[in-house]
This record gives sequence, structure tokens and C-alpha cells, in this order.
Amino acid sequence: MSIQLKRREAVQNDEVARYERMIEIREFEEQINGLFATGAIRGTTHLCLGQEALAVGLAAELRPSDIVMATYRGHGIALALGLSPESVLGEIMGKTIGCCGGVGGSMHLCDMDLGLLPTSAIVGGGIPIAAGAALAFQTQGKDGVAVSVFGDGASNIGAFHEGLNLAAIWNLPVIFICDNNIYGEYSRINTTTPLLDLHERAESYKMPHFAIDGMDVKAVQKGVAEAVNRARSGGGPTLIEAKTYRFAGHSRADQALYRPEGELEMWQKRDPIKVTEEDLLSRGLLTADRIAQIKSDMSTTIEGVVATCQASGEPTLASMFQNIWTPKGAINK
Ligand SMILES: Cc1ncc(C[n+]2csc(CCOP(=O)(O)OP(=O)(O)O)c2C)c(N)n1
Ligand SMILES: [Mg+2]
Repeated sequence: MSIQLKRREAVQNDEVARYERMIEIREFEEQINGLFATGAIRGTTHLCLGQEALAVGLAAELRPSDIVMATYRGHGIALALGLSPESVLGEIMGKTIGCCGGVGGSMHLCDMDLGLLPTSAIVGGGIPIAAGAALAFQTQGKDGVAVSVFGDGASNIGAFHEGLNLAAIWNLPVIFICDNNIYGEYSRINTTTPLLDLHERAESYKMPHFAIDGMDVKAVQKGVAEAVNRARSGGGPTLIEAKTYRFAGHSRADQALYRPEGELEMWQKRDPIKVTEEDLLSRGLLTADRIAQIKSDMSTTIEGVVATCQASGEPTLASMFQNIWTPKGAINK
């Protein structure tokens, strides 16, 4: 079994491993912030700080043969599904060690062995793609499940409504997860959207729907498991709204100065890492010493990952033209 599939198995089978993966995502995202600040990475990036529980809870309930469509805010989901930190950071840094050979970058992560379709920067674009993947499972008679994770802002896009409508009428095995972090770029949800409980939008499509606490990995797992069971057994699609919060700004340059005073602090009290720590401590599955050790080991590990990626080469210009398909087949394989 590959190291990546072992990483996936760990989050499926072990709740301490799920906690460790959340710490990995947190450490990873914080390191990236620093690397951009020093100019070691070009372009921009969208961090998922504060949204680690959604990524890990989702990965815990899916099989590698299922399909996940995520967005430009997808580093955490990629790591949770089992991609190695080297393959994700390498991609973000534009290095050949990256999961797409360094030609994709932060917003385009992919690993088909783990079910991660290329993440998309087109807001809402993943929704009909996931519905299409679910249609493929259904047509082939397979019991696979497709998942699209997208933001609150994406639920105002036409593709959201088309995707949900088709999924409902064709009873597709797909789960729509709206990651409601209250902001779309620099706009708070109340200034863009006429309702706050976005899962209610599924009513128009006669689709089962509910909200989950996206700051609690166990609540995420419970909600996803319910939707997975429905989809896998022929019961059709579900819209889940995960109530989360974006601890960082929209993208690298955004300091999120538009947030109301005290809002970040209020959500930080429900930091998903803290929520899981308290749970594992109260049940004796972790001690304060062990937590400190996990965090310090992870920090060393990610520093090593940064060094490995920095030493990796950059793709050649010719590699831009590899893996491009035409109706006649691949050109420049
Ligand atoms: C079709 C399309 N329209 C606009 C944009 C510009 N854009 C990039 S991110 C974003 C906000 C999306 O917010 P949300 O769906 O809540 O996701 P979040 O960034 O909070 O994860 C917008 C409008 C885009 N990338 N694609
Ligand atoms: Mg949002």
C-alpha cells in the first residue's frame, strides 16, 4: 500500500490520527503564510485556517475510490485525503515534486488515487462536475459517491442551482457540502445573500438537507456519514451546510480588516483544534504532554517538508504541454 493510502487509512480508522492531521494542516498553512511573506512562493494562496475539522471529518467518511471536488481553498482537504505534505507544498511552490509536477500551483491540486479531482478556482464550478462524476458512478452501476465542497458565496452562482436540480431529478449519489465561513472574498454573507441557513436552499429541489457544526470533527463525520449512506444505497443527493469560519483573510494579501470587532475572537473560542483537544483529553485519549509533543514534532516535520520542497527542481517550459489531451489522444506524453 502506498504511503498516501496509509495516510488516508489513518484518518479513517483512528481519532488521534485525525487530530494529528488537523495539526498538520494548521502547521502547514501557517508555514505557507510565512513562505509567501518572504517571497519564496509566487502568486497567491487561500488558506483554510479554522476549517481543518471539515477537511478531516470528510476524508474520514469516504473511500479513496469516491470522488471529491474541492476549491482553491483546498490544501486542507488534499492533506486530509492523504496527499503528502511534500506533494501539496511542492505544488504550491511550483516544484516538480508537487502533485501536478509544479505546473498547477496552489489552486490546482489533484491525486486520482485518492479521489481528488483537480481543485478549481472557478467559484461553484465543482458542483456540476461532482454531479457528473456521480452520474458516471450511477451509469456504471458502481456504488461510488461524489462530493463537492464549495463556499457560501458559491451558493449564489447559477452552477449551484443547475447542479442541485440535476442531482435531484436524476437521484445522483452526490453530496453537496457548503462550507459557510460567512464571507465571500471581502463581503459578509448578510450583504450578499438573503438567507443565513444556506442548507434551506435544497428545499427548492426536494433534496434532504441539514446544517452541521463545521468546527467539530465528530459532528462533521456524523453528518457526512448520513449523507454517504443515503448516496451509496441509492437514496440520492444531500445538501450539507457546514457552519465554519475563515480565521485568515480571503487570500494572501487580505488582512480581513472588514471583519466586525470581536468576531474572529468569538469563533476562535470554537477553534476546531481546541474542540478536538478538549474531547480527547476528557476521554483520556491524549494528555497535555502528548499534545505538546505532537505539535512540536509536527512543526519539525513541516520545516523538513519546506526544505525538501525548496531543494526540488522547477518544471521545464516543455512540461506545460505534457498531459494535454486532444480528441486524437495525448500530445507530448
Ligand atoms: C465564477 C467566478 N466568479 C468570481 C470569482 C472570484 N472569486 C474568487 S473567490 C470568490 C469568493 C467565493 O466565496 P465563497 O464561495 O464563500 O468561498 P470562500 O472563498 O469563502 O472559501 C470570488 C467571488 C471566481 N473565481 N469565479
Ligand atoms: Mg465563504
